[in-house]
Amino acid sequence: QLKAVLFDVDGTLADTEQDGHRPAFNAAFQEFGLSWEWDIPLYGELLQVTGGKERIRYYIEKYMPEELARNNLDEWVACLHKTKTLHFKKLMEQGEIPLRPGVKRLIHDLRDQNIKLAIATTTTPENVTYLLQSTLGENANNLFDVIGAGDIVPQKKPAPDIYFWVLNKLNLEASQCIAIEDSENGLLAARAANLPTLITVNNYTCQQNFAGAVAILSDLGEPDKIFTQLSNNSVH
Ligand code: XBP
Ligand code: MG
Repeated sequence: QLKAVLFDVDGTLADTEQDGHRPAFNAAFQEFGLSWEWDIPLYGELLQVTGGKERIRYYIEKYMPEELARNNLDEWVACLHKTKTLHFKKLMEQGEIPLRPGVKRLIHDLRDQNIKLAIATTTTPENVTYLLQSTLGENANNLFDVIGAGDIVPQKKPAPDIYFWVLNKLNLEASQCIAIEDSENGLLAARAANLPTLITVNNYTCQQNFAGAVAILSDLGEPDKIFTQLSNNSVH
């Protein structure tokens, strides 16, 4: 029987990338007096690199190599990224990013069936809270039995570390659970942790390779479809 569903956050629970994280990065660049601007296509390329600090680092190496000479580059990137998180918080507080279709209902349906809920994401832990509170209310974090996010593991997705961390906290086997992801990097991470994985695509990820997924859906708006997949693909 299915015991837990492990949700990715960005792109899965909400379309946070294009109109949430991307403008937050740009606002931080501006605050730091940088003329960098991550437009929608460029951001699509940068999304191959998971983790905001890692993404900034990759951008510098590829497009702004002269910045590599900066003193204390790692600390500077960390500082820039903290500023980005503050801008992301502001955007979430303005409540401009809704949950994707079906997400709220699915969360409540799963809880009604006593299936545990968890989060496994590369984003910063505060960002998970900002998103959940702005969309599901003040106590939304309590809907989830385990929240795994950000730098608590050494390697971000596509490495499976965050999924192993969450499974360990849940005290469950991968075969008793299912992961829901939106991206190839997320699928690779979940599959490397042996999790059956359901994909819900978005504009940034619909062309990616999802070989090995149990199903690829356009969204989570049809609960019957999802529950069929969830019950077919877990150990009975
Ligand atoms: C998405 C990510 C994150 C966000 C930005 O994570 O890769 O890096 O783009 O958030 P997931 P941070 O799909 O696993 O939820 O700047 O806080 O890293
Ligand atoms: Mg994602």
